[in-house]
Amino acid sequence: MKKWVPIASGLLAGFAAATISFADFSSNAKTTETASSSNKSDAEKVYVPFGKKDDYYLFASGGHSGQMFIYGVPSMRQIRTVPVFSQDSATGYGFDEHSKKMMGDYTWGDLHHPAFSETNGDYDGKYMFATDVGNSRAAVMDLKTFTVKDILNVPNTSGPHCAAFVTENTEYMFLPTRFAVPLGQAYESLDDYSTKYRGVMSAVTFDEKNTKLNIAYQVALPPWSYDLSDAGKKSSKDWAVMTTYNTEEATTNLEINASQADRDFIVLFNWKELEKMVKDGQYEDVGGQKMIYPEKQKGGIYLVPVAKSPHGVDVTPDGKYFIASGKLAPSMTVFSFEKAFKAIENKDFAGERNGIPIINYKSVMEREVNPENALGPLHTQFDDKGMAYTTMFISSEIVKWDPKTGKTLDRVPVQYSPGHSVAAEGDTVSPDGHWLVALNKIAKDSYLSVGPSHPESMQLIDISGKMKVIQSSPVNPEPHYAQMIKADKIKAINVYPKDENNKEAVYKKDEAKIVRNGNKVDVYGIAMRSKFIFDAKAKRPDVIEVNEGDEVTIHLTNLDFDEDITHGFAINSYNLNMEVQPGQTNTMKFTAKKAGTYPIYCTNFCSALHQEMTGYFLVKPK
Ligand code: CUK
Ligand code: CUA
Repeated sequence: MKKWVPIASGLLAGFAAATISFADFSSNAKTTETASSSNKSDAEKVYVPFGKKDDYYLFASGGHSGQMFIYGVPSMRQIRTVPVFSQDSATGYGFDEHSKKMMGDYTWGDLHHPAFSETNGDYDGKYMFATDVGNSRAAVMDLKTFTVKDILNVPNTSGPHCAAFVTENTEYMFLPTRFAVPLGQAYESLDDYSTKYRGVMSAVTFDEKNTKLNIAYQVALPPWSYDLSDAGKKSSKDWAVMTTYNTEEATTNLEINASQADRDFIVLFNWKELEKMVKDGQYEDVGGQKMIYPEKQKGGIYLVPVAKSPHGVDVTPDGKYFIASGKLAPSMTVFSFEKAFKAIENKDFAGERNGIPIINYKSVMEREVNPENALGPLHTQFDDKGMAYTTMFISSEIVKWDPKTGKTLDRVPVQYSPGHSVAAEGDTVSPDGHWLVALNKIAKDSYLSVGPSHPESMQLIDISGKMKVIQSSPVNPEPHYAQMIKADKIKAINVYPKDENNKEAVYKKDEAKIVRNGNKVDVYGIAMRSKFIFDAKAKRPDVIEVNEGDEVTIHLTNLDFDEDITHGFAINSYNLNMEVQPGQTNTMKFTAKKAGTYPIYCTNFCSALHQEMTGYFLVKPK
């Protein structure tokens, strides 16, 4: 067996290596230039004329912006930013009642991995899930409106990094965790790390009827870092895999101490079996969660040895193999599900760690793939022929290879240091091919300078023939992963339908009213081109007058049932703003703490008389 070659001082070496690859770039570029699959120029391939739409949506995670960036492919035009885990004054997200409640005490998030809902292993275009490493949350976005419907706080866990990834029919979204903590994040000395800390994985279900995320159960895995993961497909559909590092259980200087052992693991688990365990009552109650302890409740979870400090793990579209990327070892390892199932059946184990059986490496390993001079493999995507595309962080390139033979087929330099890449429907059972976007961590000299901190970069690669970078777009920090879906799968609505059961909505102009109840004031108002009506019967219908200290609730309905007529509602100097989209009713609650005179105005340009869409908020002093 090959000896894994550790790369000196890990990923930090990447920046030096990235520079080397830049020096190489001009010669590499020449070899890729001529052989494109079509005769169109690069500019023609990405040009989408006015009136025509892009073929794909690209949903790029916004990292520590806490947002999701939506792009069109192939034009690479940014269409929208959707706030998910962070406040956003453009849309009033985090100010209106629904989003404020979902956000709780948090005002930011770190969105790493988006995942579309799936039906039979294909994106169905209905929902988008996402995780927040920063504050341990998960969210669901409705793709009819491109708005977030629910945010789930995940207890007993810290930094659900590697997911979201969903099973073939969106039965579960699994959230493994990047940081190990004591259950409930109680205080425990780091000297007791190995006994008191855990890396908890959560199985989350989505209740479509009530648009709610729920935790079905959790698994108290050993105190390691669980990194990336993927769900099985077809014959492996009941299974999921995730990589883990720091099996050394280091508690300080992880960049050295978590890279000591030659091997880390892939955790292989059967979620159907875990589901059954929970059904049979084989769990313990931990703070209201059903917790499975693998050392007590046996079965369903196995370890597969893998080269040290692996990063991504990805399942091939046919569901037969899972591929781990080495990060610190310059190789991809292809494992066979079928062989793993056989090994489990035959108890072909090489001992155990923390009560979890370790499957014999040789019994599951299909092949180790080491493309020449390729360094820092991180993540793999697939095309319509089942070919694999792996990002090389350190050597700054995408390498195309055949999982069935391990043969390197093609490679293209990118600028620079790609984390993930995303292919069109590239992690489904039927990828589309044609397009791949590299999500590069370092832009360096790619764009006009904006000072010492540069944007990230996304590069569009035509993979229909010889791989070729044909477009490059700067992007805000920081896409980790993205999903690319055929545009016609998304059925976004233009106008919110009338909801006669909604007691907060007002659909008739003369029904706008202000209701007082002690110090509580409820405004049932209307926004329409180009005025506000808060109290239809008042001398000045566009004025809200309250007393200092009153609790004010604004229920505002946009009466314009017309495409793209959005209104805003802001109170000057009150730090409040919300949006009402066509037909939508939105609510905002606050205390009138400051006495005085405050103009109200519409923040979203809605007509030639938008400037006139104003009113007053008068607060009588005590
Ligand atoms: S991680 Cu960022 S490059 Cu969060 Cu998917 Cu690998
Ligand atoms: Cu309504 Cu601007």
